[in-house]
Amino acid sequence: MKQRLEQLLTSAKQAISQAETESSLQGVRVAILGRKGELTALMKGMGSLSQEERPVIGSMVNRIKTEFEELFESRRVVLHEASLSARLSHESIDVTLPGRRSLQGSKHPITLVMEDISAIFAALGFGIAEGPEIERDFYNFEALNMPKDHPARDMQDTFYINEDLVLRTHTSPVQIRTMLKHEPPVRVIAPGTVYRCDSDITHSPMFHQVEGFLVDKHVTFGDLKGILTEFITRYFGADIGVRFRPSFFPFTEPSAEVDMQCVICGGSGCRVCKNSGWLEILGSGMIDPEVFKSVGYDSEKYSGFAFGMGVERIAMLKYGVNDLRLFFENDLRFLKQFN
Ligand code: 2U9
Repeated sequence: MKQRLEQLLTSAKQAISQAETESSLQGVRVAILGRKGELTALMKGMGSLSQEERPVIGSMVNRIKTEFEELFESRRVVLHEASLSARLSHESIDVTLPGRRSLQGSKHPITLVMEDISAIFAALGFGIAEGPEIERDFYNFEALNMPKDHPARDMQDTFYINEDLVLRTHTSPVQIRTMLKHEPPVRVIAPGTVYRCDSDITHSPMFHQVEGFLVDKHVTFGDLKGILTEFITRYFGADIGVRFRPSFFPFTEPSAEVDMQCVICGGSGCRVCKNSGWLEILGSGMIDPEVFKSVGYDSEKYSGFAFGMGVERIAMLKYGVNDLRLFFENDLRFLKQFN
């Protein structure tokens, strides 16, 4: 037994010193001290020893076990430090490398155009109002002279959430909310996102509008023409031609569509203006007395005008963008040009 123990210690010492990794060292430990290990097996066999032999062998087993544990631990520390320093030398940081540049974002062109439009109207004395994108039927349609079953509702393909809630089809409900809160005189613009169930190469189901209105005593169609001409010339250039054409909207009477001279060909005719020399950029009109009735304004005392424009269209004309989809694809090569 003594001899077997001495042999075991010798072979264990060799196996420990030959172990090259922590996991192979652990394997050596299991082979000796594990449940089925060699030393464990020897200890189990001690029952068959004589009473004189048992304490002698017992203390020898304990000595060998302690020695083995010490050898194991010191080899484990050596292997652990070696693997740590190998890993650290591999992961070393080169402090002389240049820092990583952080990417700087910029405003989306539609945001920029909405801000530029808003700044012009702000300079003309208009406040800026916002409202919810999920709207009650009353604010989106009813108060704008579009009762249920009114044919005008067909003009706008609506996303209904339920019978009473819609994704707003225009920012006009913001103006209804403003009128319900404030007595004239008021002049406000409402920039924002709107939704229509319409999607093709020239229509997006989500797009942006800037609408506006002005109500006071003695407001005339001349005021409408003056303010809108001023806006167009400030945004597109002082010498651009502007014209007003009769039109129809349920919330304005009379109504007019506003054209400006084609910014691409200067009015001589091209593909963009379909050879007419003119581009439609705004809708407008004198606010219908029915709208005044729904917000409690006295149409005998007050009059006003309103207008609306699609921001994507304005942006396309301002920057010569020929494909609406570019605004929604978020291709950085496109967006960076507006930095
Ligand atoms: C109130 C009363 C009247 C807003 C108006 C238009 C004419 C118009 C279109 C332009 C392009 C919508 O994005 S577009 O398709 N808008 O033509 N909008 S008058 O009239 C109002 C608004 C609010 C209380």
